[in-house]
Amino acid sequence: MSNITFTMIKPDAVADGHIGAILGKIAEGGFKIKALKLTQLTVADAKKFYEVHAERPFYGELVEFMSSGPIVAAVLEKDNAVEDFRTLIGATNPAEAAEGTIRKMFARSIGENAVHGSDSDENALIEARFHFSGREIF
Ligand code: RTP
Ligand code: MG
Repeated sequence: MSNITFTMIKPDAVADGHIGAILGKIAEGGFKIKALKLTQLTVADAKKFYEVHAERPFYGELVEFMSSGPIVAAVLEKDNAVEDFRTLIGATNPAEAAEGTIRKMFARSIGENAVHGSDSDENALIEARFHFSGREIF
């Protein structure tokens, strides 16, 4: 698989009722859905998914938040998917995110920031396989 990225609609945005609006922005942005599900991370899942941030001061808070409620996990396809998706979602801190971006529109705060987007092609594949079996990716 090339040209794919992985995203999660995070617990804040699911709880705030933004699943439909965010999937709409993703479709408008030209991304095709290759895999999609409503699920919830265990604490152990969240620790493993965010392992690279283990030494960061916000790691504990991040793990607690990401396992606190249901999320939507998805694999998306588009040319230049990783970079274009990060443009569509905007800066990590919604206060710094550009107008019209998903985080500007729907995030609560820098920690509870509505969506995840993979940061490289390599991580997109790792993250997609973390959440989905081969049969679930189309
Ligand atoms: P993501 O991985 O979720 O797409 O976000 P990102 O690349 O923009 O940000 P990253 O540096 O990878 O951080 C991962 C997530 O950790 C939370 N965070 N909290 N309180 C804080 O200062 C802080 N900084 C980061 C956010 O949920 C961020 O998306
Ligand atoms: Mg990141």
